[in-house]
Amino acid sequence: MNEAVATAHPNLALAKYWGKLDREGNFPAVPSLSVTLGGLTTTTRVRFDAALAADRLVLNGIEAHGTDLFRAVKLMDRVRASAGSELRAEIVGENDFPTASGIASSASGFAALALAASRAAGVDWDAARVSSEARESSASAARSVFAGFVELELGAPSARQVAPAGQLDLVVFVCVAGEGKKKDIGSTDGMRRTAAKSPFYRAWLDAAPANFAELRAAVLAKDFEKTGELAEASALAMHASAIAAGVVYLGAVSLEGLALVQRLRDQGTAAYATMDAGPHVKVLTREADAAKVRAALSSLANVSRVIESRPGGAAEVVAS
Ligand code: 2P0
Repeated sequence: MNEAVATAHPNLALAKYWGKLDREGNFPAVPSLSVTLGGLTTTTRVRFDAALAADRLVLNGIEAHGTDLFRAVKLMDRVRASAGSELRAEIVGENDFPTASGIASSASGFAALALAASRAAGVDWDAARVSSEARESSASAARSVFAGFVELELGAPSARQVAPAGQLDLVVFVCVAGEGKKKDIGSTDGMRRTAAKSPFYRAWLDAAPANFAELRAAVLAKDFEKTGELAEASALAMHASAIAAGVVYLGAVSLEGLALVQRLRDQGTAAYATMDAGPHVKVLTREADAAKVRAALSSLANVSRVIESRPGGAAEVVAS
């Protein structure tokens, strides 16, 4: 066996990860809790081939070089070390969701790659090991290995499931603004700059664990409104700490989205907004309000497209 195909879904952090421990291996400095985004999928094929002199990476039909290739090769080197192999591989990854749309493809990408590569190399990694290797490449990727609601604790090697996908009546709308436009500051760099320069970074590190614990409890209690309130608060606190360091991801569409969910709540519709390392707004609501919220989001001037998702499944091997 030298070939395998795996799928994984991106995830949306409800309690955000922002900041790393001062230690080798890419460990988060705060606990985070995400929902795996069903209906959006990365599919990755890994094929080891004795004829290859180097790893090759093709993402959405385009040969990757530079940082993208380098990060994939580092993960492949760990798989090879574990398998006792020297073989190089061809990696072909496809996302069925748009790039630079506010849905990070590194999370599903590294989760699918860790799973497909380990299977193709014949090493028997369990989900915790796949998650740990994915985290070393990109911490949010650790969460995409699991279904439903997933936590990655401060300093933990791997993520784990908090509750299954059916736990909460939840619809996620990803509001795409300026599709295809690349973000200005990568999240690794944004975190580094926040840690180095923000007068509020310490406050963020101090406040995040309580937000995470309350949000975790709200998910377990199936309390949608509390979950939404805490998710919006986590995003605002993360961005406040980043903005104070000049790391500004929010844009016109983010402010429009925040104002809209406030207006919807004033009218009695539970909707909450969250943003990651880009201006795109993600809105959380319940099934019964989904059509109304979707229509309201579609009417925003800066929203070009609305993508709908619900809590989804784990990364899996689909062929080997
Ligand atoms: C998250 N983000 O929890 C947070 C919220 C962005 C904002 O995880 O440096 O690509 O590769 O570990 O995982 C994006 O950061 O960062 C991210 P690295 P990653 O989803």
